[in-house]
Amino acid sequence: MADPIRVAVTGAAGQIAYSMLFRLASGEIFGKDRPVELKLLEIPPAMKALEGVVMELHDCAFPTLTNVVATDNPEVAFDGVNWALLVGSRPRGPGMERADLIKVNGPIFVGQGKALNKAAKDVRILVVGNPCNTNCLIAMNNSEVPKDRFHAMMSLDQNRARSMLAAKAGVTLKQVTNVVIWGNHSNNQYPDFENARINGQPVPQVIKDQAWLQDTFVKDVQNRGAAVIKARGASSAASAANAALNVVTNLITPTPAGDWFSSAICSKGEYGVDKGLIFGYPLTSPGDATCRIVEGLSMSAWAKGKFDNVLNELRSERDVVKDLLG
Ligand code: NAX
Repeated sequence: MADPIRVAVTGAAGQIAYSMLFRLASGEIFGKDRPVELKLLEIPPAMKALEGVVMELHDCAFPTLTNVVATDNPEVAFDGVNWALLVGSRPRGPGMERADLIKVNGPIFVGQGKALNKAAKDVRILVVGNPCNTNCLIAMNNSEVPKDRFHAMMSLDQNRARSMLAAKAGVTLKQVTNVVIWGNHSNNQYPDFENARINGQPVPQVIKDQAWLQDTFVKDVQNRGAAVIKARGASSAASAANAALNVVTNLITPTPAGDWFSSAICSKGEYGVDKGLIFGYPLTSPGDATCRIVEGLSMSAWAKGKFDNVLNELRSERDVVKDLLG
């Protein structure tokens, strides 16, 4: 058997992790011949619950799962890992504004950014815990890990957008490609239907209902998380776990020719975004865990307004955490 792939998951006793760990352990993501070692991080009050999750992992008797470590120490969790999926963070409490949430979660990602220095040289990091773009910005700025290894999750928004476009056009999901979510995983994100395609055609040539695209579609994607909470009484979990695993798969599989996927990475100034912001872009990967931004996409003046709006939101989040950026 090949060398094991080591994967850290934080917030490992939480609901997203519960939909993620078994799929990671089963061989579904890294292949049936690749042993997997899981390194699970929690905070002390959740260690008992984590013990139960570990028992269940063992009770699945996955041949690919060769080791499980459960810890409340980030340095232990990240030691030697090839992937770090940072799911854990404090949830938003009653009456808490987004800026308050950013402030309470910031220090977690300072510590985890430093602890990531223990990871393997090839580590890739995906931040899921909200506000994920700014948490990722904090971790990246407090770590010696190269900046191009950090991602914040936009793939759930991409999946939501794709699914809504397929339903509206009455086509299968495979026929909907080239979906990018620009900017921030927030309700100011801009799901780009102008550059998305259905059967290779720009979406507005297939869905000829501009009012639906500009209003209903954009707002429904932006507010889908809140709609799930309203219906389910709890935030998206299985779909969020699935989306996180999609990011891993998107990076370790060559992107189909002509298509792209969405993830937020450190800007080098592409599309006029400030250098260093963690911004949702269209990406391609050759399948070796590296990725490249697709440049040169055009936008209408209306779309540019949406783009600038979410860019400004990320700039103001960065201002809130400026003291934590090392
Ligand atoms: P849960 O509350 O079920 O689980 C979170 C877990 O994180 C808890 O077990 C908690 O003990 C643990 N935790 C807290 N601080 C920690 C720390 N410093 N180190 C390690 N573990 C820590 O939440 P869940 O539903 O699993 O959601 C997790 C995060 O994902 C939340 O921040 C949530 O807002 C975020 N989401 C992000 C999405 C995205 O698209 N980026 C979508 C889904 C989800 O809302």
